[in-house]
Amino acid sequence: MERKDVRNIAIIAHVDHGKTTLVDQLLKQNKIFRENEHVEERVMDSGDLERERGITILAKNTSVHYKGVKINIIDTPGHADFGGEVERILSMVDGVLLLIDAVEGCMPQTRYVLKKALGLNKKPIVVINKIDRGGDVNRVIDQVIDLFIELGANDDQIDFTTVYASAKQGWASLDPASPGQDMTPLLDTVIKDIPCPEGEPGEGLQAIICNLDYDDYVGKIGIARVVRGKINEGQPSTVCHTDGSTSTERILRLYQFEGLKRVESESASVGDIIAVNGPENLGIGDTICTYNMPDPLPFVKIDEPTLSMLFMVNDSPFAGKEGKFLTSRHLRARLFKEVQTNVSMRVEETDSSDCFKVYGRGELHLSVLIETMRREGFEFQVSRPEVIIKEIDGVKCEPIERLVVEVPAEYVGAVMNKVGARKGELKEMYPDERGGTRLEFTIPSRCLIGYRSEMLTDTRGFGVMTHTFECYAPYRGDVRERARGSLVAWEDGVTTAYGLFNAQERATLFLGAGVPVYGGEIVGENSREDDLVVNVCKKKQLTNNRAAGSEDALRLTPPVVMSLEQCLEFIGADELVEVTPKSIRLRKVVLSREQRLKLKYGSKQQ
Ligand SMILES: Nc1nc2c(ncn2[C@@H]2O[C@H](COP(=O)(O)OP(=O)(O)OP(=O)(O)O)[C@@H](O)[C@H]2O)c(=O)[nH]1
Ligand SMILES: [Mg+2]
Repeated sequence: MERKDVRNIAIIAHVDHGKTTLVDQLLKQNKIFRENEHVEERVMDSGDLERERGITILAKNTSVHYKGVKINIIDTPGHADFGGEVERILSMVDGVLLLIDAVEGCMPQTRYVLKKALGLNKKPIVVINKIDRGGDVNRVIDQVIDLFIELGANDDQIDFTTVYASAKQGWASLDPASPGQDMTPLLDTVIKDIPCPEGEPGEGLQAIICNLDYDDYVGKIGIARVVRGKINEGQPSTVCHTDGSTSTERILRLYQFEGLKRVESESASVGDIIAVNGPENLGIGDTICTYNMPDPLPFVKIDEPTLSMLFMVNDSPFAGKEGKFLTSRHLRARLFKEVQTNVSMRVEETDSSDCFKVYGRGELHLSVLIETMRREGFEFQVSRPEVIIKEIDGVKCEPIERLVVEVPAEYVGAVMNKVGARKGELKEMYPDERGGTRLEFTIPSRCLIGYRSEMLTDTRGFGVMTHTFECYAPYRGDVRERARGSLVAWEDGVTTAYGLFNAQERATLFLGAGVPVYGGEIVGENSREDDLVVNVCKKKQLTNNRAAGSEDALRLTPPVVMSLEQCLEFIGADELVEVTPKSIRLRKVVLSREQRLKLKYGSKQQ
């Protein structure tokens, strides 16, 4: 049977191409909000970190009604690190809106999400967004068609409708030359092009869980699509888990999505997107079946993580001063809870009970977890992110990313040199819309770590770069690691202007005067390759005469305060980031200077 009254779509795109803004408009024009209601911009980005950073992190469901059809919509994140979110929710929908910024054109993540959608045989509609900004629409369409062909789209997929839109101004149109009035041309296209859900409502139930959520009142909630049969509130059911086991569970509450709300519903049928509460034992990829009729559905295989990092109990001299949750038991419980819902993340125990290995899809994927935990009151330390090397058919392989850098023409040389030195291979180079040059490379993930800040310096802040995981490929060889060492505090104490002043000629400082530090803490970046240990807590009276009398003239350059992500990029293999609800500190793994020297010279035999 066909459900003519339902359509299920996901909105997919590269980061910032306007997905969440488009959903805003659809909701607004569907009169989801009261006349005088104050609605935040990008209302679907409801998480704290999402609002602060202006990006979507988690995929979210909503729905609108149009011409008697309920359109279930899933907003997805566009940042490459959250690609796992897109992959897992594609099982819930029959078609996708592929948004493309009219000025930027196709970007690395456009390719990634389109590849996934085409691979799962979803029907695409192409939406060229931000038409109000100008841009060469014909060129973008050529790019899109090339991309479809390159990714092996079938005839039906390549025969897509193109809609032109300004999500910000709230209109869509089928003609690039004439702006529309509202979003109806887009909604009409959705109803025309996206296939209705099909399945037999009379047969045994199959509902696949694609997402998990928690509600403060009722607890765990599974978000699923009914693929076959019917589901009723209160019904007992057999849940087939991804590990092959089954359990008997009762559906206590059943909801459907209406606008921004979850509304309780007595029953749902083929094609509906539902939320269920009751089964405690639910995981992503599980199938809910009629009681005693287990019939599991296959779940999409999600791309593996490419990066790993150690999370460990904080053992710095300042441990326990600022956090609420400190022990390995807390850390363990929190990490294992995270991977229940964060499908592209994994956790492993290590030989030490105080240390866990966490695998993610990129630095932002891991740093968002770190930031979230820190806000929850956790205190811990993390190591430098390492890429995951795999052996494929006997060959050592590493993750390779597709990197796009857009720069004004005069900086092309600088970017090519640096990326080349980092084992990047140039794939394409062409002038872009805004008078700059767009360079496309493939480059090992490990070589990209730390490149963003270097690129910004090299291009005086004019360069823009994005990258997305592409594939595993043979190892491209070693590269030189960080060119600069760390400036390390000599002993415990409080930093003084005097101590820092002496250091700043040789280094970039990360903190100012009057800050408590411990011996072995990293307080800056040395301008040379080796580490430099300095007494940043040195008091004036202990020094020789040369500096006497110049006390007032001690001018400190303002310290460089790095974000969490910058800290993660900065640290070397023998260093850690210490994270607490109040502070982010950098430190050497081995705090004692003598021990570090012994380790160094012991191993080098110098
Ligand atoms: N000029 C213009 N700006 C737009 C349009 N649509 C979105 N924007 C702006 O683009 C920025 C990004 O919009 P979002 O809706 O957050 O983009 P997104 O695709 O949801 O981003 P992620 O979820 O992080 O991938 C915001 O500043 C929007 O105001 C448009 O049609 N025209
Ligand atoms: Mg968004």
